[in-house]
Amino acid sequence: MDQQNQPAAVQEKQQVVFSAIQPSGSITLGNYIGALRNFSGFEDAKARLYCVADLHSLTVRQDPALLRKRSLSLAALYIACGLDPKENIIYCQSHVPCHTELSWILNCFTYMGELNRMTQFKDKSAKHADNINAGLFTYPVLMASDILLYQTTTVPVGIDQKQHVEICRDIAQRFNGIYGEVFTLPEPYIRKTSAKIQSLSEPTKKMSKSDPEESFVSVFDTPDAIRRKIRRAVTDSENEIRYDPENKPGVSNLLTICSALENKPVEEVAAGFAGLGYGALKDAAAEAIIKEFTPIQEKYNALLQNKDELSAILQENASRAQALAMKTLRKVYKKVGLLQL
Ligand code: AQP
Repeated sequence: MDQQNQPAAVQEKQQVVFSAIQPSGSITLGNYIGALRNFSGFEDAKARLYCVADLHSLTVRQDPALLRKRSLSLAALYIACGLDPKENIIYCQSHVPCHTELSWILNCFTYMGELNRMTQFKDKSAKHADNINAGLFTYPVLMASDILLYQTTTVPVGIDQKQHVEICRDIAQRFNGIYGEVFTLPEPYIRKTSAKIQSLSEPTKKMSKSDPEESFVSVFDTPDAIRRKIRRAVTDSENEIRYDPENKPGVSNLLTICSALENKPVEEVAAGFAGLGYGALKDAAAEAIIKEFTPIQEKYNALLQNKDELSAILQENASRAQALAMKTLRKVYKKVGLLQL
């Protein structure tokens, strides 16, 4: 398996895989390369849970109607990307109350100083200076709850979420240190070729779904829109194609995209463009994206034809998740001394 940090001690049959994405915008190429496409490939795991993190997305103001629409859309996208809802548990975070219940408990085991160090909190506070709410600050605690509720061993995420998995481990270790082995310690799963994808308009910044439309390619973009956005991607005034993220962030980002989608080392991709101009690189990146997204879009569009069926899937899967989550929550309530009737 192409993985950097698969926990050596975990046998595949004991693996519990959990990950989530916020329905806070149109899912981007960054979300896809960094996370979504890495959700497949754990067929032998004991349980695989993929959550639509709707509660997390409330840390930034959302349009309610759009949030509902995007939540269903993200669930359909999970399935369109190959996650069978019978073999995986695909559900909305707000449909499983255990997430928020455990979150309160873990808030009492997390220090302000730890949360203050979180890069995402600093970035998002700067981005949303008029709405630095307590939820944004305690976001990593809810994320820790998401993960720890299922005794998760493996968390496929993008590199930008590594810090949040680390704080989750710290919280779990602290809790276990006081009450015994309650939580399994999870490991982030970050594929070597799942590098961070940068913004098309500001390639020194991460590509984000809540940023302006021209800065990202969405999984739902038409081929024309993909070609147009990639053609407009910011590069530099030279005309040499080489991988050099510090001095050539735009070109390096396009190379990274090709490398991730073609599953080839970035140096090999760069060598293939020797003597060619930026136009050739942009064309290749756009076509690689279109090739990847077209079959997903076809499946996604078919699934959205039957919203009632999707809702039924989400309901049934939320019950499966809740049943698993209750086991951990009951144990936690008992350990911390909440009265059991
Ligand atoms: N640019 C990226 N490159 C690689 N991986 C990325 N991820 C996000 N952006 C990139 C990974 O996608 C997963 C889903 O993340 P999320 O929705 O929970 O939150 P996020 O990291 O904050 O994603 P966005 O797109 O930046 O959302 P907004 O704009 O709402 O904040 C994670 O595994 C993440 O690593």
